[in-house]
Amino acid sequence: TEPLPFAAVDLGASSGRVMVGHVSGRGSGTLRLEEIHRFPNRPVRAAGTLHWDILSLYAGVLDGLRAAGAATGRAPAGVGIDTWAVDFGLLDADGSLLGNPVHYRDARTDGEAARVSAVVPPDDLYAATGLQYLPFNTLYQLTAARESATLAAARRLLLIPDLIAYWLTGEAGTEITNASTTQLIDPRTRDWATPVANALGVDLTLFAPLRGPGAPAGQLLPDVLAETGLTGPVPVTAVGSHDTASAVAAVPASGERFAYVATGTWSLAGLELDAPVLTEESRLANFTNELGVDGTVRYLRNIMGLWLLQECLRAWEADGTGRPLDRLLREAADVPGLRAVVDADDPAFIAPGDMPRRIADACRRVGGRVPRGPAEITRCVLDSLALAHRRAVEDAQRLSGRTVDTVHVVGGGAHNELLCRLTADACGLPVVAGPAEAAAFGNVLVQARAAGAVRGDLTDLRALLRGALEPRRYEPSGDRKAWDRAAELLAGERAAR
Ligand code: ADP
Ligand code: LRH
Repeated sequence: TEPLPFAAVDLGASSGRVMVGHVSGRGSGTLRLEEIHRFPNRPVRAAGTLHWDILSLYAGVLDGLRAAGAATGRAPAGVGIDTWAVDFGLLDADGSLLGNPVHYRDARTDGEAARVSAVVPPDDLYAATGLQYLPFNTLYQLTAARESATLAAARRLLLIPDLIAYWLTGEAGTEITNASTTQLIDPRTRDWATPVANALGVDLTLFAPLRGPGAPAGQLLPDVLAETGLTGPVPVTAVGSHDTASAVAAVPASGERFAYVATGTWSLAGLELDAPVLTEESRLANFTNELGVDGTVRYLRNIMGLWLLQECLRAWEADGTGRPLDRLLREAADVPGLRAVVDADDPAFIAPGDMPRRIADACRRVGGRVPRGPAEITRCVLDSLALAHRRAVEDAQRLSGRTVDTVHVVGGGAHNELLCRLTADACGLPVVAGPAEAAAFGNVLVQARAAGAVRGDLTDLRALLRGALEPRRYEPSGDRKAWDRAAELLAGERAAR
């Protein structure tokens, strides 16, 4: 039998894409991923609030599904959706969207965590939810909106992938891997943290019933079929709808002794575990216990990621000093390393705008040199990301008791050879880079398994994946002492902050 085509909708903070994975489980199995359609994700500030342009993204999804049908000459055997985490749309009693979803980088949550801590102390919140502190966790977005007329009118809250699925199928659900980023889920029971919600006045009945990766999520509605030219029925399947959950599912590791860095707009660095780590030490290290595919826990830390570079590129384009990314990276490779570093975990970098200046300011705080011009700033960003990757990989091992011998780099950053090499050098461990489209691979594999096209657990899915990839390997080299010194410098600055 021919491989079956599964469509993966993967919406990242910087771009959306529709990919088709051709999957067959016969023999040792085949897997091939084809990019069908890619479109920019451009947030829009209107009336002082930063929004996601959700209808433009949805139009991109429809265009992608139409193109998938045209490219393969048939309707996909299934559709799965994954996107960035924490954000949501609110629906009124008619099922209509109440306003554009607000971007997690919007300032509406400023100061909200402090207000929440006055009601539920941070250690209690961590014990109940296992989530790292990020100022924009869904919980804080909801408590910050407590007085809003929109929230008062809302009858349903749908996380972004569930909202897209709802528009495609008419069915509402809350997929668990992404729900685990709301700070309203207990990672031990994998169910709602009801006492936390009650204490903070969050109405859990706004959420649709929980569903897990692999669960059926409806079929494309007749108007969607008409719009995309597809012939139904086309089933939609819940996947690891948090993009990072799908990406981690597609880390091409064998065995357990690996760390991962899923690096795109964010770097998500950590381990895959069987159970959450909810110790006080873990909380103080700001590690999160997000839920993964097949009952796993994604024990990781959010690192500012290539957002730092994306925002610099935006600034340089505006002031006329911009240049193509490949050229910039070649120039950065020639800049001497570790001259200027910043703490890439610093929440000071979350908001958009004027990134080159904010990086220079942070270099001053660290007490090192201040980088000048795009090449030096880019080198500073990549050295700093490598140091943050190292810190997360080391902390995760110490806090969980699991040791690793390999670091897998997946996501768009896997294309960045300099970043991969620096990460290997900083960690003192081999880096295996790829796939760059890990989220789409994980999305396709979970759907294909639910449809019976492939069998097995994560180990089997990863074996199938390894057969389909030629990942690049980077052995650690360079001056260990220089990395140690830079790490100490940053530790000092963090302690002083
Ligand atoms: P997201 O899913 O958060 O939108 P991606 O995983 O698509 O992010 O990663 C996007 C980032 O990957 C870009 O900002 C860029 O830094 C990096 N990237 C993508 N392609 C390349 C490339 N060919 N060379 C170097 N870096 C790349
Ligand atoms: C990466 C990501 C990350 C979240 C952030 C909001 O795309 O989903 O895992 O913390 O976006």
